[in-house]
Amino acid sequence: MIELQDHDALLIVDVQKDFLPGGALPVPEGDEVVPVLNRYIERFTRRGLPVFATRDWHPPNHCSFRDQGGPWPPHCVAGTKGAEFADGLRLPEDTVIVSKATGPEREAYSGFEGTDLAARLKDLGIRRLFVGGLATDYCVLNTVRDAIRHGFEVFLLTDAVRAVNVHPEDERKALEEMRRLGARFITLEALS
Ligand code: VGL
Ligand code: ZN
Repeated sequence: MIELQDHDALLIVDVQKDFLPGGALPVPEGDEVVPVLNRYIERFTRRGLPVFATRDWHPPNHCSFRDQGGPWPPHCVAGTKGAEFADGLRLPEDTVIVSKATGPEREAYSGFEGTDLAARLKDLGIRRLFVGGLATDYCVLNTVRDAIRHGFEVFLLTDAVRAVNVHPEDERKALEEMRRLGARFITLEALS
């Protein structure tokens, strides 16, 4: 069992409408993370621990879009419906929201890239990060990698992540890499 402690934070990665079924860049079963994340949110808020949420927040001409030569259909354009957080996600009022990949010229799959996320976490004295969201093989992987690089102890919420799987092995490879880097895997039942 893992007991929540002072200096823990929940980090929810890119749970936005465009990444859910029916969205512009749907992650298969992406909607299934929402009720599980709500239960993690309850645990953290009840314990007085902070919740952080990253969001993909692109300009309309972002370099990752196909019409700019990138790999993806246009998605999560800043201020549009598709960029909103999932309807059912019950983010607390005081959630720290971090927008990423906001400039046209640079892709950023990590919530730490070009943002003040590390500084915001360190300001609060956070040492352990519990990470869930979308997608396992892109923004979750890159965010976990950077979190470990920044010295945070990382717990991956394996019941609250889903993969795009452009290639069928992508999810397995991402999980293997995160484990190899030192992330610990947990589910809601393991949290006391
Ligand atoms: C993501 C593809 C493109 C993600 C963002 O949030 O994992 N994936 N942009
Ligand atoms: Zn994107």
